[in-house]
Amino acid sequence: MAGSQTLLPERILSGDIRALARACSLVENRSPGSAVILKTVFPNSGRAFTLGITGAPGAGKSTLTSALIAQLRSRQQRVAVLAVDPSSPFSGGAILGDRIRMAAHHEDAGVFIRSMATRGALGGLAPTTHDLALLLDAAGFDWILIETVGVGQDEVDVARLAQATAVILAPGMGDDVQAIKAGILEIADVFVLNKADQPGAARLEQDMHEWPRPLVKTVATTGDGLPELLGALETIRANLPARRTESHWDYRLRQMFAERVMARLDPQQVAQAVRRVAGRECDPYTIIEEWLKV
Ligand SMILES: Nc1nc2c(ncn2[C@@H]2O[C@H](COP(=O)(O)OP(=O)(O)OP(=O)(O)O)[C@@H](O)[C@H]2O)c(=O)[nH]1
Ligand SMILES: [Mg+2]
Repeated sequence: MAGSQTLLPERILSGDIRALARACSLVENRSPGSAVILKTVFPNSGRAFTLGITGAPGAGKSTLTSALIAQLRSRQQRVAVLAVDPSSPFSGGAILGDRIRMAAHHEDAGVFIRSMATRGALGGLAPTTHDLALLLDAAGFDWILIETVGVGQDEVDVARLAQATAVILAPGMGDDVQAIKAGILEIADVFVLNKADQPGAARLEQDMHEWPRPLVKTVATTGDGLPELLGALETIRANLPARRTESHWDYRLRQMFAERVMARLDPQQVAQAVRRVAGRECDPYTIIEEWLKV
């Protein structure tokens, strides 16, 4: 098995989808060998455009992702999708629905779809999502779409991971713009007012006027507005500031470092320290100094 794994990077870079799927599993499970794969493919990454797609449950993210795939494929772009499961690993419903909806693209070698069930320990996206996106980038996909539901910490995380973030809004999900979760508007590079065929769309559009970001109206179920959305995304892609990449790596290097340091902690040692600090036997500052010495 070790032998076949050493060949994985080469096979991924040559466009072998089965090798890519296998590498995704290794990376997702943090299996031995995944670090070597990531190191080897890294020089080939940095070319894809990574787009976060977030918004309230039911806003139409998956339908829109599927419609966007169709648009991109008609322009011969290769597309990878990372769908981050909004619910618990075992609920399955949402992912199953997405699989059925995405089935139209499954026969197409220019489309790669991966559903992730893992969650970060502190809520939000699992750190492995970053590594998976890097793998897909290195594998030569032109676009990487990361769909995640705008709950908890997810949308903030996806904005850090992606080069641009599309926030999907839909009418009928609350009375007005005040009902939209605080924080989700700030991370948008573009707003997609989906379900533009539904009552309340005009009012929502009016409410959004004050936000200094482009807004595109879509009907994901019919594909209406998708060429306009792609146009807006192309404009964002063409004008990406170089510092966006740097701030991404600034965040990511710190996150990777923290993750590695945390992994060294022995849970029993932590439990003991917790008891000592809670019982006022030892101060937490000394504990941290001791931990940093090992
Ligand atoms: N009328 C109308 N219905 C839409 C539109 N886009 C999506 N829908 C419907 O809205 C429902 C939810 O769409 P999804 O694509 O599953 O929404 P989602 O944001 O991915 O949902 P979660 O992943 O569960 O958060 C489905 O029944 C879609 O068919 C649209 O533009 N107009
Ligand atoms: Mg969905």
